Amino acid sequence: MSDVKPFVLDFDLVSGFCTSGKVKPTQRRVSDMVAQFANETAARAMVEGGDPLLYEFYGLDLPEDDSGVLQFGTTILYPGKVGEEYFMTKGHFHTILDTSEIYYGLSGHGMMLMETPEGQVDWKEIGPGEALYVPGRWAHRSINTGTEPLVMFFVYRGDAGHDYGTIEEKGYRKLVVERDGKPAVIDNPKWKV
Ligand code: PAN
Ligand code: ZN
Repeated sequence: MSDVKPFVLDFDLVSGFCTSGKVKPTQRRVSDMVAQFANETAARAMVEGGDPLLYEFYGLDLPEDDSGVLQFGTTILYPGKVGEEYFMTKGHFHTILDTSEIYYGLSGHGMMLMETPEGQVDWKEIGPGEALYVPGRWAHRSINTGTEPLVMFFVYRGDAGHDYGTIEEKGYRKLVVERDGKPAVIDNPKWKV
């Protein structure tokens, strides 16, 4: 049992920004994820052209070894595309694989792309006022399919941990791309068994 004292934070319900000085956002740019985009040439050109910010997310300075803690924060995923693929988060499994997560859409529109180690795949749209349940065992990646920042609140068990390596090595089985002006989910040609 950790010694966390009661506290209150401000999260802006539209922008997702947290104004508390205690909370620092983690930012990821195209250069952090070049190999994860289907069109690496387009990704490299974007890096050279200014390396845009893909997303930022707020995590709290809470103990990461206590199953009684709930970690929470907001993810702000900006609109844009790398080639025909929408801006997306890295995506991950939780290290404690069977820990789940809840996302709540605050503003903007997007999708959560999910898959299990056994190869089940699923994707769900998310927008303002919609809660999305990501069950344990499902890797999750957020994708902004709209024209505004996609802002989501999230909460998960504090000791869940993040396994990024599996997705970095194998990729996702599916991609979300723009086709005829609309999002389409297609097989990832770079996916490795
Ligand atoms: C979220 C994610 C956040 C950023 O807090 O960590 O949206 O995505 P990546 O971690 O994939 O870069 C979450 O799912 N935590 O478990
Ligand atoms: Zn997660």
